[in-house]
Amino acid sequence: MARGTVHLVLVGAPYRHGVEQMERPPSALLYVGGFLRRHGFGVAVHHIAQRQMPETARAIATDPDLLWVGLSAMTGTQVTRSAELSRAVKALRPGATVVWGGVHPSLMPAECLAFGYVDYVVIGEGERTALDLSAHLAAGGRRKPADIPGLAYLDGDGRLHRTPDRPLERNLDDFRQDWSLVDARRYLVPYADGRGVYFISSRGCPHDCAFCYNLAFNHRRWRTHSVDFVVDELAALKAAHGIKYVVFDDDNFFANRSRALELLRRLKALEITVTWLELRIDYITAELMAELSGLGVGSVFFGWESGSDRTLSRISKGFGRDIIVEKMALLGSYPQLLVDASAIVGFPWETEADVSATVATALEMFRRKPFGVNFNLGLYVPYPGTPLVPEALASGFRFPTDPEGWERFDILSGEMRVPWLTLEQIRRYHLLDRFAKVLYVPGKAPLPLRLPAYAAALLAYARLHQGVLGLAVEPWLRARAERFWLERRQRRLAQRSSTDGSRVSPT
Ligand code: B12
Ligand code: SF4
Repeated sequence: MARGTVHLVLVGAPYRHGVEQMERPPSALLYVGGFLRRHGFGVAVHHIAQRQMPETARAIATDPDLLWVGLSAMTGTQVTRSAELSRAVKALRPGATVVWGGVHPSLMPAECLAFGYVDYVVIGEGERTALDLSAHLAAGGRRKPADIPGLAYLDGDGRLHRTPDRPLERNLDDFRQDWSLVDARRYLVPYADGRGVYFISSRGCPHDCAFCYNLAFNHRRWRTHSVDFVVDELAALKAAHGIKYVVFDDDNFFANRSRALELLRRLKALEITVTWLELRIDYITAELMAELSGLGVGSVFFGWESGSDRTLSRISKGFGRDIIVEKMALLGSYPQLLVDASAIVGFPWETEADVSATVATALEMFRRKPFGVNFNLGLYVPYPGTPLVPEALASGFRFPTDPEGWERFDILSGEMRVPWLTLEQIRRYHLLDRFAKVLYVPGKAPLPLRLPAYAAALLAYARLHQGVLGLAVEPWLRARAERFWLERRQRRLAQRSSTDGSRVSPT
């Protein structure tokens, strides 16, 4: 017998070219919801696009069984959307208990509670804390539960109260994404010649890059599902939905190389291929690449972060420029392999010389693997709880204080400002990124499309080399083509899910 219903909500984030990303399963909600359901609570998961917020708020507020409503947010627009939805639910049903969880509230609990319509923040891993809180509320608990670890709330006097941190789970197999909480077909992404799915096999990362949330959130502790568990889960998805591909959304899938390889081998035996993999560039070796290509991995992603050794050292990346160039040369000997390579420019201490070193390194990487590197040169933005925040604050940076401000805190919007960069510098860095993107030519595109793309890439190379970025026709054309492709893909997904009869359709 269910003891009330917990409604869990994730609003899709605008991603590349502002298109809302709805393909990835709401993993956090499937984990937390699955755990609650296993322990006898009713659970409804709402993974919605922004335009579905009013109807979702109504559905939640009018549920006679409502126990509490939980919202998940990473830093950025999801904070604004979660605030709007929380406000709407509270307006319709003032007594509703609103709980926030996820990376952002975990790292900024006081600020989220200060919005005025958040009753609790669940800090860190959510499953056990959500369960304890549900039991407390189901038992009619009006008092704030000071004995539940992993919570933050305001006490009667409006003072912040934070209970002791909940220890991180050692063995993730106690937790499971419950796919029956959603229409799983919605998340079967068309891939090469079959269907793929995004999956989480581990949490956290042993490294401590100074711009990353991991140190504060996962305390350098890397925890895993067992290989058997992951294989069984994916085998079940294959049996139910015929998946042929999987993309791991782990923070650091390759932290333990032998586990990662064993998993990939076992999946291959099941005819489930991992074609795209994220791994640190310094993990790459000739033997590993040989093994990965044998296993069907067709592209790899890594953050090389910078071409400036000074910056690489200040962000504690753990490798220098020489490693980037050396590993890139190695990747160059796999012509079929695609490389997604991400770097960051505009740290508070960076001079034009540092940025030039990054551009020069990108061009060097292009020479090692011509047309085969898909670059992303992002602008540095301080993220909550990260080790670089004090330096950013000392340089005049301030986090937004109201929910609307977080909508503008979106590095992908291209409108983010940091005080140590002039508008002119920001515009130029965005332009560097847009030109760098032209350097990549998707090998699978038809030849008549590829030929002009090669020409544009060579032109972009020359322009980046000379620093002549005026009249950015090539990047503009490139962005138009990408946006067209993305929107078409989203439309197809939406069409397919409405034909399949999903309850909530993606954008
Ligand atoms: C998939 C993904 C995305 C997806 C969307 C994901 C989503 N949830 O909406 C897309 C591709 C859109 C995306 C985009 C971006 N992302 Co992203 N993304 C991820 C990724 C790889 C997986 C998220 C996930 O499902 N994790 C698994 C779940 C189980 O973990 P979890 O969310 O932490 O949930 C647990 C707890 O937090 C808690 N919890 C979470 N929600 C809730 C809710 C309730 C009610 C409760 C009780 C508990 C709870 O319980 C869960 C289980 O224990 C993470 C890295 C990672 N491995 O986590 C980065 C990550 C979340 N992304 C990040 C960033 C920075 C971005 C971008 C800015 C990156 C960029 N430069 O492109 C953009 C921002 C987009 C925008 N416009 O705002 C950062 C977030 C940092 C921060 N301070 O929030 C992360 C952590 C990566 C990193 N290493 O820095 N991302
Ligand atoms: S940036 Fe990557 S390697 Fe560095 S701490 Fe974060 S997840 Fe780990």
